[in-house]
Amino acid sequence: MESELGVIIKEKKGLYTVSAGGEELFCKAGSRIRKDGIRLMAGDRVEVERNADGSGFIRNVTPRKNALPRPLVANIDTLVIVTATTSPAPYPYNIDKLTVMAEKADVAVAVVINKCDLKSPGELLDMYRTVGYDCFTVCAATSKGVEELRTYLKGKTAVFAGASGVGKSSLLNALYPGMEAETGELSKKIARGRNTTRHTEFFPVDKDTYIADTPGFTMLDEDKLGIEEYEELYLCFPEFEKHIGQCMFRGCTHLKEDGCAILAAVKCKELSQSRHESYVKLYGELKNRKRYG
Ligand SMILES: Nc1nc2c(ncn2[C@@H]2O[C@H](COP(=O)(O)OP(=O)(O)O)[C@@H](O)[C@H]2O)c(=O)[nH]1
Ligand SMILES: [Mg+2]
Ligand SMILES: [Zn+2]
Repeated sequence: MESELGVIIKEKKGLYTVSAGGEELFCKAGSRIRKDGIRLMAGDRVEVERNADGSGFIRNVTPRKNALPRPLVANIDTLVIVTATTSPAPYPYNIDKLTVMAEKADVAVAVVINKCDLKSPGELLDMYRTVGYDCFTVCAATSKGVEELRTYLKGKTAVFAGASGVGKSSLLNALYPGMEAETGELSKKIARGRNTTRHTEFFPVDKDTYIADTPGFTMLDEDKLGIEEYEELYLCFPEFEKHIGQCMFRGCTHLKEDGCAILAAVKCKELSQSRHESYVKLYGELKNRKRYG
């Protein structure tokens, strides 16, 4: 039997929807996958074989280049963090928890600032540009900036994340009209009516582009970030890197020590104070969790 390559675009209770050759196949895991105890997830690149009845089974899985812990997805090129200029007000700590999760998982980050019709993206844009992340300003309501983002996403496997109400689903509909992401009141109604822990599902835009919305996924617990040691948290703030090794004392935690090069850079505004505040807060949360968890 000949096998084909495909991508798992959805996983539900051990049943997988695989996009292969422009078609969607419903598959079960083959015996070898089950024997090896591999937990397949959306985003996995797999080898499938077709059964006579049109369903398929997954014979093999390609080693993952990365995996995000929440949502649980594999082989992500970019975590697209969506925020609004206002309504809801941006909350940098929650954005930074997502950037930390992505850094830890070795996933690139893009920051998309939506609702630019309501307020200027100003400071928020500067802050994440300075970190070095790809940044976009858009208005899902008028499709301003949407074309540029679509070009950027072409050929990528990307997951959209961000607080509820920032306009993720509206933006996805503006980007990919066929996706029919549930927006606004409708998505709230569905969230109330159904189980809110819905599974992440990729929308195959074309044969190399897979995009997922993350409904019912807003806040991220500190213990879902994949960080094992709070002492290594600074590694997940890429803009800190060039200052590391220049603190006065070895073992500097970069929280409040005298002679800390990170704090000096924050003081002269070379580094963002808001980002450092997120570092301090997250460090504290992770340390507490370790002590009492
Ligand atoms: N003014 C304005 N409103 C927007 C924009 N994008 C989305 N919205 C509105 O914001 C609300 C939440 O949008 P939705 O896409 O459901 O957000 P999600 O929860 O992040 O998926 C809806 O009422 C949208 O109509 C925008 O660019 N400008
Ligand atoms: Mg939504
Ligand atoms: Zn330091």
